[in-house]
Amino acid sequence: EESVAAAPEVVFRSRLPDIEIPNEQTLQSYCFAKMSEVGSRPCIIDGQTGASYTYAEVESLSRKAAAGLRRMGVGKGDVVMNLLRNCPEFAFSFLGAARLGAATTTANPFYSSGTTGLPKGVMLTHRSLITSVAQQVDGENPNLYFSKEDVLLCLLPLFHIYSLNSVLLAGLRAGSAMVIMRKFDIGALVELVRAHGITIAPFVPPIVVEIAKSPQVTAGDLASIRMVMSGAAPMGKELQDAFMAKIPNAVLGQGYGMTEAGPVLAMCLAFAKEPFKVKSGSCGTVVRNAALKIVDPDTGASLGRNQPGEICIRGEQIMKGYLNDPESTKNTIDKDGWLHTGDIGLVDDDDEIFIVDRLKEIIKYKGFQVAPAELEALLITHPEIKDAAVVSLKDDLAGEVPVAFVMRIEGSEITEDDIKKFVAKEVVFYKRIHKVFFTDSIPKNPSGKILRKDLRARLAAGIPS
Ligand code: 4UV
Repeated sequence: EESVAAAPEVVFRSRLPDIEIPNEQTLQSYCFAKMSEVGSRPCIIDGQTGASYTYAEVESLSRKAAAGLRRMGVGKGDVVMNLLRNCPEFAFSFLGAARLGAATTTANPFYSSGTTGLPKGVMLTHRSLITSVAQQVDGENPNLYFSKEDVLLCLLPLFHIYSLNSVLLAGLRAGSAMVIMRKFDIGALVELVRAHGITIAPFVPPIVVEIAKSPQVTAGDLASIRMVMSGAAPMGKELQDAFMAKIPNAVLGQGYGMTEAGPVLAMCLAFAKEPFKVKSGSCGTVVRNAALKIVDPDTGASLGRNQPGEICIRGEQIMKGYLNDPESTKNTIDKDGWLHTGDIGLVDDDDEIFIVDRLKEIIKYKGFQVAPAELEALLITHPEIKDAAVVSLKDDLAGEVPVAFVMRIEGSEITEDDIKKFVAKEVVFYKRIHKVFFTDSIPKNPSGKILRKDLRARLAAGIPS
């Protein structure tokens, strides 16, 4: 213990200098700060209907949404649930609630699942969101350069923090136009890119895979795109290289986020106004005005370059804590203010971060979170299931899929298909079980915790049952 405490802490920072971040104001005033310059410019375009709203209109509609919410009795400290797919109204409602000092939570399909157990509420404040957006798009040389001329594709769901923060809020702050797309479809995507001259495309790896493989999409179709961002799940070097061959004019890089971290921890420096050279497969460099360290998960010692360990981040952007859950908060943000991500990664000689593994239990299906404990709790409600464990299985398209190990009660003849259907009936599409392996026992440690590593090892060795 003592020698660990005595070891010098290795802290990694951005290559960009820190900036002044105006986070002592409300989120909506920060996002609309450049209204005098952008008031009459396009802000939100509904890709489905073609309806277009200027910055002044979006600001005014969010005031109206605030007034409407107030009439319904919503005020400071209240929580508004946005049960919406991508649509302009999502933005009006979110900004309207922020104006009232009310919080927004997103639902259907979810907000955040924690590292263990059931979904948790992550409290992101005006200060944290302003800080995160500023770390990306503010400064003389923004890490993520969006300009007033840019047209952003808002295809990723706004109920997920990636799209809410790095598309909607970052786009508003930069004065860019945003084209809202409801559902992914490769033909519709190509059409929208052509119709609106989309310049920035924030994606997740499965979409990158689909475009890279699609004979329907040619380089000419996507010629207006100058920047493609991937995040929320790993994108390896091979995929990144294959995609770049398809869109030679665009810069492709990654952002690394986690809801609890505000959400952006790292961003590709090739996205900067004055870009840096970066490597394929890296998830970026720590954002400015923040500190990142890599710690040995066993000893807590801080590690140097090129040594994998748990990624920890500190800065004003991170969450205030989990809602009504001081215990989990304490387990995630330590007494020195470091947020422990549960991701294993390293920082290389050029300050680029590579994620190599995940310590936490969460499964990421196409970037969506699936909490194994939630599915296990559901599985054992089935009268013929004695015990169950859920782990991730690698998948070419989705990245990972949830699969279940199931112990049937004696005499049960319930099938894999029955179980899959039972779960599918209860959960959103990305939480469906993709495979069921019947087993005689679920490996657990003496305190009853499922040994998921053992199960994943069984899968990797090809001897699941
Ligand atoms: O909580 P969450 O679902 O949050 C996210 C947020 C992703 C963002 C946010 C803003 C961006 O600008 C952006 O580019 C991406 O995914 O899940 C957090 C976990 O997802 C994994 C990692 O395990 C996080 O702890 N993850 C997120 N990004 C990456 C990733 C990545 N680039 N590479 C590998 N894993």
